[in-house]
Amino acid sequence: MIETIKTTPYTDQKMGTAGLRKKTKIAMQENYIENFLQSIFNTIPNLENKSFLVGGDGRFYNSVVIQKIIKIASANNVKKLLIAKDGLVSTPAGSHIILKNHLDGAFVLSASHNPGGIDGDFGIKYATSSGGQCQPDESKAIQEEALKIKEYKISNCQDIDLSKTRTTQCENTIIEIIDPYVDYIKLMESIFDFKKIKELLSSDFRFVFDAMNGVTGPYAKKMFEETLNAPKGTVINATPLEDFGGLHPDPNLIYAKHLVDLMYSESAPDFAAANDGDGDRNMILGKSFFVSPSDCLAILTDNYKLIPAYKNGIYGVAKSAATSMAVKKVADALNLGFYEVPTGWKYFINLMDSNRISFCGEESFGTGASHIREKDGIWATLFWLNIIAEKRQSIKDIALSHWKKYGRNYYLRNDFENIPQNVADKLMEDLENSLPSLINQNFSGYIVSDAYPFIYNDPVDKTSTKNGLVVHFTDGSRIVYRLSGTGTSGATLRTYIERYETNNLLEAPETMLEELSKVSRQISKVTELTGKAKPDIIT
Ligand code: G16
Repeated sequence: MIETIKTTPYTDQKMGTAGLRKKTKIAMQENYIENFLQSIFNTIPNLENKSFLVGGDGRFYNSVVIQKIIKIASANNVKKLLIAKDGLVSTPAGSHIILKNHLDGAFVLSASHNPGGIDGDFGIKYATSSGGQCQPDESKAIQEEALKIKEYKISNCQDIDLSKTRTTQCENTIIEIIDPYVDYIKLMESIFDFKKIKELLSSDFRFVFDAMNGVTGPYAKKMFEETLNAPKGTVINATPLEDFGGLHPDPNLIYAKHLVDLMYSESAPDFAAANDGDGDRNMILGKSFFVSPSDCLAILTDNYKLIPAYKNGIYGVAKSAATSMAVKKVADALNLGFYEVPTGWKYFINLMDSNRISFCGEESFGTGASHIREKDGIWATLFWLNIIAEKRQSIKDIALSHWKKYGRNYYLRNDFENIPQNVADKLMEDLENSLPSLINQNFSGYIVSDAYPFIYNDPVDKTSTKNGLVVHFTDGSRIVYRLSGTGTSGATLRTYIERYETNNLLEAPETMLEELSKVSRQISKVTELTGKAKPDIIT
């Protein structure tokens, strides 16, 4: 039985950097999710031939929305849905499932690194057959549908039990409950030297993986403890919880403080990695040592020959404009192609599909490669383990020898949160207008050499995207400003600050960037406009 239900549009169904992200209570409003799903299906022709993956990071409201997707997709005559067992799939594993099974897309229910629970956030990442997030023109078409929606279709078939792998049906739609782990583990085994990593993890090397009560817990247990011989207990916060056990599942120095404290204590293990709610972001730590995401991309690239899948050569590398220039130094030295894209993993997809790049990364704790079309937290962890298994050096020594070879790009991100949207928009508009007048100005010894809005011209489909404002200084330092596209309350101004050094390699970024941080506030006038004398978060 299929019903057609009358509805009225919500005006806020606009996707951000990666999917639709809202306060859970907003997503729980009557017909909110139904409208959004129907709007997506309205943009896809020939649904009777289309197959999608459905799953999520285990957060609150996922199990309800999975059943809604089954019923709405079936009412729209979708050919087949692959549903992850227990409704759990990580964003990277989801990308692999799309590509391996030639699916037409995926609904991964996650607000990523944002907190969960009824008072937290809910989200839908909508991926296409590319294996990655839908492109801006596709999200625009969906938003236009959402603004004019009048009705949606829904089947009243029974709720489907997701606890066992099997095949069933709702209307004409085939529903296959799949194991979300096995293919992903095989994929990782085809890239890395599992034998060497197993030897390392069977030795006295001590490793902690923090899944932050997100979806990577079961992946990491199967990967590290069951396949690679790491001792039981290596994976902590390993059970996906609807509210992440109260954690803010964002693997950075602030929200994974418990792990940082452990790694800076006397009893620190040799190596730690943390992943976010849906397993695409990662943080890497050594004993009393933090690897910034920008450095992570540069160091992995410099060591690609140690990895079986890459040892015969890689294509180029790419980073978002806001990410530090560290990887460019490596690309230049190794004669690899180098690309700079707007923030958002979707902008790497064309570069991967056209074999222009193999590796890419972002300052927002994302690193990955062309094995899939999303960033991949477990991949990054295995890459480090493989490097350590080969080099038998500490994380700090690996980073230090990298900086000795290439210099160090000291880097910090300052976030000013919860700014009223109109204030944030005005700040960015005024700042953009002031860019030409900044050139040649001297700010406490930092002289502006160039200042411009970042515009990306995609070499494949020729689309242009504007994202962020860039200020360069004569000594090679840079500041990038942009508004976050993943928040759910107010606007967040992100200020990315970078300074290149070849001598003082082991200083604290806060010290090295203190003056430039002040300059960044002076240029943006953030204090005058928001009353905030300091950033809310520094990472
Ligand atoms: C998402 C995108 C990333 C992007 C990040 C930026 O991450 O997938 O590619 O770097 O947003 O966030 P913001 O716009 O807030 O700076 P995730 O992990 O939330 O999916």
